[in-house]
Amino acid sequence: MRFDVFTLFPDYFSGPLSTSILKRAREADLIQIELHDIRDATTDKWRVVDDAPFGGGAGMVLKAEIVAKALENVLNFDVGVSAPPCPVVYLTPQGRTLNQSLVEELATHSRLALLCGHYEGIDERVIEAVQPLEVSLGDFVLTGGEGAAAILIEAVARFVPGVLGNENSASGDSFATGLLEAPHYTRPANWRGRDIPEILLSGHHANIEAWRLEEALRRTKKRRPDLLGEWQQRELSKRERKIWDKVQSERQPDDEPTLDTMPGADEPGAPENIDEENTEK
Ligand code: 6GU
Repeated sequence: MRFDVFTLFPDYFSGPLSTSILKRAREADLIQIELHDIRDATTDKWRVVDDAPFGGGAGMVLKAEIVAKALENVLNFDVGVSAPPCPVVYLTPQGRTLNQSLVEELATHSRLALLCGHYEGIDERVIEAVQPLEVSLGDFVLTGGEGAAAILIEAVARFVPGVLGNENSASGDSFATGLLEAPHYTRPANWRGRDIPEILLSGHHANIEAWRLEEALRRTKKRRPDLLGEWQQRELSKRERKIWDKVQSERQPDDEPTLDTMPGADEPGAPENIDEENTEK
């Protein structure tokens, strides 16, 4: 699978795309990532890519012609005339929120172009002409689309055959099952006085799987109850139904830490304070 990334800051990607699993996947030629500097599409002496917004206001706007030329030069099509050879994804907070089902859909393509916005955004007319798929990571604001593009590549590349060492790794994920994952443990079995759940030492595979499902359901109910509706609408096996009923009937212990009561929650920079002090818009 090939990714063509259009960015003003190609250097941003050198770390994340050359580390760990993505590094190995690129070396094995399972994925190809080409970085294209949008500034290379300029023709003027000063290599100007942006200008002030019509109507006034803060920040700068990427010029439509520069973005169009950058895409056309690499993807060999004419914006507004012919279709690009692959989907074009524009990373923007105005986009559709990325989730695992969109990741899997994107992974069905053999090539993706990723357009990273910056400053206040891109002149809307080139967006209208290209009609990219606009994708956001969620309801917060980054300084540019680069971080989002790196994250999208990482999420999508995991579905390219061979990228994950173990071919099962993507199917047991959180969100592949529609639930959060059960907790994991490794040696030693007792760490600073804390034992692991005894069942994990039993060697009884079916019981361990049942325990994992129960823990996954319990966690999901506690942390992400919004995910449960869809999960229990699937055909449940008898075994799943029984575990579901058990977890459903439990009262939530109310002494578990939440995001607000965690150690550090009231320190400067903790989520509560960011809203008031550190967010620009
Ligand atoms: Cl895709 N871009 C920017 N600039 N900020 C974001 C985002 C994207 N997703 C969440 N915040």
